[in-house]
Amino acid sequence: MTQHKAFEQPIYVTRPLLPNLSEIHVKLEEVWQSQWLTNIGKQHKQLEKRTTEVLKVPYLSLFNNGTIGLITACQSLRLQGEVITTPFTFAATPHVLMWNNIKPIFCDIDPITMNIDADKIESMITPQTTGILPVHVFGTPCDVEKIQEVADRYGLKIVYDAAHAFGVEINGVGIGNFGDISMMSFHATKLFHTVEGGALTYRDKHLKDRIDLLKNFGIKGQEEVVMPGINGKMNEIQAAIGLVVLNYIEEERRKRAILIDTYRRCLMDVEGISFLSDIAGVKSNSQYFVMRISEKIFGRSRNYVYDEFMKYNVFTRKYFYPLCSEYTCYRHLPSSSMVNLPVAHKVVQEVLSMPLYGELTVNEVEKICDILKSFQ
Ligand code: T4K
Repeated sequence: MTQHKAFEQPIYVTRPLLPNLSEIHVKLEEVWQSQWLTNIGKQHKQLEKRTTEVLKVPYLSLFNNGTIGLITACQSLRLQGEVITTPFTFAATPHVLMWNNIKPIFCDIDPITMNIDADKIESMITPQTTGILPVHVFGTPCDVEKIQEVADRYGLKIVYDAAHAFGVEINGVGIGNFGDISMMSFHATKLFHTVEGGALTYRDKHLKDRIDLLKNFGIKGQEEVVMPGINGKMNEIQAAIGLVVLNYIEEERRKRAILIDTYRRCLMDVEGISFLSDIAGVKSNSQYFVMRISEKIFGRSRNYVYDEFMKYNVFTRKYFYPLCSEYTCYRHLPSSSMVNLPVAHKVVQEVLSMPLYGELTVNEVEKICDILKSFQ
């Protein structure tokens, strides 16, 4: 067995896209000159326009983070009662339901895409169900057609958690066009970021007024407040940074795509390691590289690999372990039972998110793969 040396510097699962500081400085000068720091200023308006174009959606509202955006999406559609979602996601997904006094109902996931299993949604519907909250996990699109078909049949709303899916397209259609509303996260760890931030995208123009009011306390004019809104506004500094970052995302995406190809090339013959291939008609955003480790075939468990990598200064992540249905706040729910979620329970023991960001080199990825092979 070859003995590899640990990386001198830690290799994290991701690093934020950081444009040249001088460019940010120029943008901040503009903000300083304007003396306008928040409350829907010039930078906000520009970023809203540009992201609407980039995402190929009819309407978009910026937010100070994705979670507040998702809470607002549920409010804007007046969701209540029960909403069907996936247990294989970040904590924010079920939490936004609770913040709307809605009971999350966990549905099992597809064994390949790891997204909500569209064929199982129908069996989770009760008279209390008002909506579906699927997640395009790791940027892989859900079965949007089947989900829409179920929603139409039962008169349910669909809010997509598209936190990972900035720039993803299905047959040239921006991912933010599906369902009633989609939420994208602009967190520092995402391909496109505004440090913290997010957006809602939708096709219904009537939603624009409602969402924009809801994100600004429901304030219509200086003397009129028309609904119980929240403070979801993206500030001018966030928007200014976003306008600069936006210029770099295509380059970042290209670099990441090369690294993903490298992972695939180095790992394709390793028995017990699997990963998703490109999907026909889908433009990927190369947001994550997630592999699955079959302990039986690879000979080592995902947890073993995760622990061993740390000795080499490689910090992978077990996204999304544990399942949300295992959190203390949700494990009591009937839909959280293991018999309801057999696929999710298997998948969550196998997944490992590998380091992926534009600054990473092909050599580093090759070395990471060699280290992985040495664990066998
Ligand atoms: N829905 C889904 C499906 C989501 O995944 C998320 C967020 C949301 C909703 C909510 O959207 P936001 O409200 O966040 O807009 C990170 C992100 O904080 C979170 O936004 C993201 N999902 C989640 C998948 O990943 P953590 O707890 O893993 O972050 P953290 O601090 O451990 O960072 C991960 C790695 O990134 C670090 O090991 C190093 C690197 N890093 C991180 C930060 C913050 C940097 O190099 N620099 C940085 O500034 O949640």
